[in-house]
Amino acid sequence: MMRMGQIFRVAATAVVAISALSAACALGPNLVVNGSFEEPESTNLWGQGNPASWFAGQSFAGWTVTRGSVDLKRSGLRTGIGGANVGERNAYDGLQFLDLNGHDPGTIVQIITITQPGLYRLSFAMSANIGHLGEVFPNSPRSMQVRLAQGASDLYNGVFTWDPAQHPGQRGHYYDDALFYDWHQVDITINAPGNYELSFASLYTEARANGPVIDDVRLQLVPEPASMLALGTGLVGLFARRRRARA
Ligand SMILES: [Ca+2]
Ligand SMILES: [Ca+2]
Repeated sequence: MMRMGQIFRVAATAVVAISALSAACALGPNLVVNGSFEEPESTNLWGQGNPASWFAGQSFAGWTVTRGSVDLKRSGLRTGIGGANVGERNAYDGLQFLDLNGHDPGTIVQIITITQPGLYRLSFAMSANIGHLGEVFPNSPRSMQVRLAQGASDLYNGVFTWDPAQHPGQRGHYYDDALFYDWHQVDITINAPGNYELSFASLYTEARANGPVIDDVRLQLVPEPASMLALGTGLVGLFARRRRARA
């Protein structure tokens, strides 16, 4: 049988382990403005310009369209014309998400100012627009290129694909809970303060207006080893105090 002191130590170790775990998960604030695409409020009247569709040269709430066009889609809005309806809960986060193919493949860019060098985690949710009722190339994978760059030099450059074979339940966006998302994350080391360009570019051309879908874009500082070291010091202190109390 464990004595009270042993029980305390086991309990204390468990508490510290949980603290260490949550500290490791506690990322810094999201540096991406409007990464959830909640602004501006979309009418779902795509094809009729702002605020539902945005074209190369235009900007909305943190983002600039640099190629083609993109569509903001708003869940639970069934007042649109024709195929402009979107069922409830189709956003990954909040109410809105972005189709990277507006009328044709689009690219969006955001300039992000980094003041503190370190390890950053870029993360986002990705799905696909397979049409109002799932009628637009529902079996075709949708791909996009994701970059974090400073001038001409890439800190990160990768291609992500949403594969319908992995999501047999995906339906058109008219239906409730119809979109199945993949969650992606990559860790990127940023060595110097400065302005960095984050971009998402559709690579999907089979159907012009139904591309990769993204939501909840995040760029967050990953806690440094130094903060874990500080926690370790606290752990030593905790045991030291307990030993003194028992003596
Ligand atoms: Ca959202
Ligand atoms: Ca579209």
